[in-house]
Amino acid sequence: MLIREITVTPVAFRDPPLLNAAGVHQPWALRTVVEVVTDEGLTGLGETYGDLDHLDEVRRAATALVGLDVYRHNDLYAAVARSVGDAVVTDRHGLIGAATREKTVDRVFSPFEVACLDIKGKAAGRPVVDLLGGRVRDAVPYSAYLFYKWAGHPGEAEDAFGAALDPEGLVEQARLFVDRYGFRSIKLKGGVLPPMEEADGIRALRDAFPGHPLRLDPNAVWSVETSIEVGRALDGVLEYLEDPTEGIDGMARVAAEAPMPLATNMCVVTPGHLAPAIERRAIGVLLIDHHYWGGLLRSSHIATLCATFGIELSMHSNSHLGISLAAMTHLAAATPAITHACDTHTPWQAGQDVVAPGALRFVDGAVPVPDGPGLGVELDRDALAVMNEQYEKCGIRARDDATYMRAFEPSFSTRRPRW
Ligand code: GKR
Ligand code: MG
Repeated sequence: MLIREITVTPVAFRDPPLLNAAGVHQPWALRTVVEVVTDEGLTGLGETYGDLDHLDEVRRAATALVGLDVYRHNDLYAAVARSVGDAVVTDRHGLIGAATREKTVDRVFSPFEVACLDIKGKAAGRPVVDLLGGRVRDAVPYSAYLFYKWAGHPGEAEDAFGAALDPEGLVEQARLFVDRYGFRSIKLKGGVLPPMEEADGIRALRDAFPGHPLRLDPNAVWSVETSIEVGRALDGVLEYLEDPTEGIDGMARVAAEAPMPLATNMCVVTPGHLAPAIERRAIGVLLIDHHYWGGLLRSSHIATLCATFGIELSMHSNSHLGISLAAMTHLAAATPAITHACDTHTPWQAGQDVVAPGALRFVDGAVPVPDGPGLGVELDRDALAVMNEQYEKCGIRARDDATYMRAFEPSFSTRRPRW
């Protein structure tokens, strides 16, 4: 079955002022929607980042893929690799680790691979989970992903989530998410306040939610010493500590002293990082993310490899829409090694989506694998058009949390380590 046509559509949707080590989320988040159409008239969907440098690579790769067979995964990957050439696409926010050429190819390939799996599922009349090994769970547990945040974007009214700048605010935010979605695990995005203040926030969450596993992720802005100190202070409280410090070497030094496992979506972000991380025992948990690990099949292979070496799996997330949530859910449903609740930013999108309502929902903190063939989601073309118009008008062409933050706090620094 040959690819007849590919449409690449950038979109923008409202995003609240979520704080992190890189600064603060801009009022609009960007994504790119990929539609692959075959000579038999089947359509598959993929979703990826919206930053312009990446979008340019995705557009170029789309042209290179026309005429190829959706079943020839290796040929498709080789065509994307040729199209990318020596390009290395870097993020400005720096929250998913360093860029490499290999990671660039994997990122560009991912939405096309997901779209081809969607097509293959539709052709076979089976959900994508069945093409990845079959389900080991009917619904995928996700975590409540908490952020320190301002009440609203400066100059705008307070948003529906309100402010969260202290332990009480965090507990209130967690209560909202747990009550509304039923989440049974909680993650706090840290790297915003002095580390011991964030540890106080975790303790408040522990008191308020005694049965919920907790994680803290400061995106590598702590020194090795600070990381060990915070790790010891939170002994027995955290399920895992995510990216406390930068680099495989630093993480290995913390891992040797901290009482809990360390997780990462920053120091192991491409296959080449695995051998040194395993050798140094730098991580206990890998947060897999099909958006930069080369799609669902390659992510599934990485998960198997990790399990072989005793590394547990969870899943990383950036601001995303429903095509990604569907893909993440199929992957996690088919991957026995993903034993920790996955991350998702979905609640922060407050219902904005490019997929038609109904296919994706949270039940007791988990997303049931969508019914129907392929990914099980359909594009809402009106919503896509609206979000594409928002992209054209919003003026943002790359995620840049630091520059946005400096508009309000001119001395804001992204130095690492910061504490
Ligand atoms: O959305 O601000 C954010 C997060 O900080 C995100 O960009 C990170 O990549 O969720 C991510 C993480 O776990 O590091
Ligand atoms: Mg992280």
